[in-house]
Amino acid sequence: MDLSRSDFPADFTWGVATSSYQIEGATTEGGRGPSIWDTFSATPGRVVGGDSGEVAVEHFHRYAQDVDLMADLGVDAYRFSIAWPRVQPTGSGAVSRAGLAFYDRLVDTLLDKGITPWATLYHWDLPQPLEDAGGWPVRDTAHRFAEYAAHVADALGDRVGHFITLNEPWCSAFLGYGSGRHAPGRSDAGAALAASHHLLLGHGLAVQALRERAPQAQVGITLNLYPVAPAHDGHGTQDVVRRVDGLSNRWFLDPVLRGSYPQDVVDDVAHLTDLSFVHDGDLEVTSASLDFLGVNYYTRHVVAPGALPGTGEVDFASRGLPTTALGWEVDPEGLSDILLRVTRDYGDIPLVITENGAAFDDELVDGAVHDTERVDFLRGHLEAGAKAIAGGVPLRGYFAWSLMDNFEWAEGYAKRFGIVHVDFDTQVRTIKDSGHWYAAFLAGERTQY
Ligand code: GBH
Repeated sequence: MDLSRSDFPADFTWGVATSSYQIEGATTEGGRGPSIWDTFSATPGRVVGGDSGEVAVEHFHRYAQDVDLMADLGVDAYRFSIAWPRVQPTGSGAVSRAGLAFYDRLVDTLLDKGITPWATLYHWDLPQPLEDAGGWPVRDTAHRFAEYAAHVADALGDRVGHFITLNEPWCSAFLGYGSGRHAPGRSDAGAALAASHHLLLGHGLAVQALRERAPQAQVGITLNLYPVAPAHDGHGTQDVVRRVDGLSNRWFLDPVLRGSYPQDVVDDVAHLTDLSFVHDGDLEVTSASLDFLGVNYYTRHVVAPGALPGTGEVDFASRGLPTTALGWEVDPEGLSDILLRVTRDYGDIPLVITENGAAFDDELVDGAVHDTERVDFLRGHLEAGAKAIAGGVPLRGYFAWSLMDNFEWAEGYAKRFGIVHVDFDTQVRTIKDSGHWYAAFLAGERTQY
């Protein structure tokens, strides 16, 4: 088998991705206000090793060097996120010129190197004062988000041509307010459902603001999607598949692309909420027309009826496939499956893989990281992308997660996703074998395996 860049459309976008809290550090510099992740990380027991994004990989100060790295890799585009608490330190009111100036410099540096900026407005760092006022379970947060989006469009819309409103609203809602594994660490299923709706409402209102103020920009949302498969054909398994698929995939795809919530999921959650937070006209807002849908894919989920606490009577099964350092099974076919499914069920909206990658136990030895597993991972998933295109999916781009090792949320710095290694003590960056492989692929080399 072999694979090369020329197997993809000529105008396909090749990139790398990061997010603000995971890389920037400098959490009290440039007028930045506190976010829910600062608070959560400072709470003992929440993040492995007591780690936080306070320093992270110092991208706030090292961005120019990091853009040089991207240029060395030869990527077309860079997906980064904008920290809301840098732009509006309290989440509302006047913008911080100093905060916006950082993104101004970043965007100009990217454009200077011929790299197209793709800006995500929200990758989980909610200004703490908005959480103190109730957070995403409160409707007003959606309006605050749209206001923030308008400020960003005014400041950067002349140079940024691609905006993503939200990254993975499922995580914000269900990990943030349901399981409490992520900031703000609340555990209230009803609040999680309200949060999911207000996130999507905020998305729709932000799309309106972006359309008005940056009319030439391409606008999308990024969802974490995955195929859900039955672990066995035992009694009740198909219903678990339906429920998990319903809440993880369709609960977000339907309001965004069809303007409705899936009725079977509404029935599933009826004991938790009467959905009175869904007001007349909201679903027209959540389904504002988009230029693309971002898909983040890591693995397939295989489920069966069970009784794991906190998972709603679902067991997650393993199939004995190779796993990453986080125990996630490596399943490239899951990527082609989910892309084909979205196209089949939701029509021909352009799709972009906005994240795909893996954590492995990398070792830096003599200035090199031989991460063969990550090379295989990337190659396998690019092949799955090519397969989806051959199957009729309008796939327009691929962003590897991540440009460099960073703060992996509740896992702290213990899990490395980068194609560039970062020494967290010295902040020295070293391109891993996977980064060299990606660069060679982008340069047109045919990869044999
Ligand atoms: C992405 O989420 C994020 O966008 C990115 O910031 C992150 O660094 C990257 O993945 C790698 O993790 O055990 O209940 O906590 C990926 C989607 C969904 C994967 C939640 C991990 C853990 C469920 N994530 N899942 S739980």
